[in-house]
Amino acid sequence: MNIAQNPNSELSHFAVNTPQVFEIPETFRETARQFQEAMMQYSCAIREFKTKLEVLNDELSMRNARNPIEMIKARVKKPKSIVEKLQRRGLPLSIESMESNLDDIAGVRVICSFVDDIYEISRMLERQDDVTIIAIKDYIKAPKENGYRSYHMIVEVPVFFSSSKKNIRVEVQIRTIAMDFWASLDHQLKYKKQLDAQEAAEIGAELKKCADVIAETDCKMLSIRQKIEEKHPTQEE
Ligand code: 0O2
Repeated sequence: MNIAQNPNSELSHFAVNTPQVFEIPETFRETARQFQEAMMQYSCAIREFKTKLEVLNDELSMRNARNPIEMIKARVKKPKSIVEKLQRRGLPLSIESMESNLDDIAGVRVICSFVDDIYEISRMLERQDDVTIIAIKDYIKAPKENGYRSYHMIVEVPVFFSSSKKNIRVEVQIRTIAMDFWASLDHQLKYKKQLDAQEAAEIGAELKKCADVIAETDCKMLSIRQKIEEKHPTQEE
């Protein structure tokens, strides 16, 4: 049965091939309302978390006379991607299942200047007592086979609403500008479905080489910065 026709699945209405519905049943309205509320909560968690990062960036830039964070990007996962991910994993299509099984509905990407900034920011986040660390994956120390590098954290942050507090999960990806540059091209490649297996393998191998060059460059840039800092330490203002 097409998921969109399964009356037992709450999120079936958000499925990719939603048939045209002429009468909107009450259960659909209620599910849609709950879904919208959940999405609002995820977007509030993103806002809270971005504020934490901005505070850290302001403090560090005052202390070190440079910004460790170049950019913060954030997104709430699209309904279509949520449904696809639950389906892929064979999980129930419900708001409850989405909230308990998916950690990346709220996603924040932190683009740092240098590799050591990534670890400094992550340590600072770990020390905040209202941030619960659920999981960490260090794809910088252990890059993926295709060359992907980034520091991933799943965190939980409390968000205060009018009459309740909710701990909400956020996926945080921390990476350098160079790592982000590579990842965006790799991501584009994934959606080029017309590539045949051989082309994909060739491009994958080229991308892997680029990832290694990029990692080496990141490493050299850090050592150049450290040399400059040794010779010209930052003066406290
Ligand atoms: P999108 O569109 O960016 O959200 P899971 O997150 O549960 O699916 P996994 O493999 O445990 O599974 O998560 P992992 O390894 O922490 O990776 C999750 C996210 O990291 C991905 O989300 C990507 O954003 C990014 N990522 C991981 N590997 C790669 C990679 O090889 N290339 C690129 N460009 N990004 C990667 P999504 O949901 O896949 O995509």
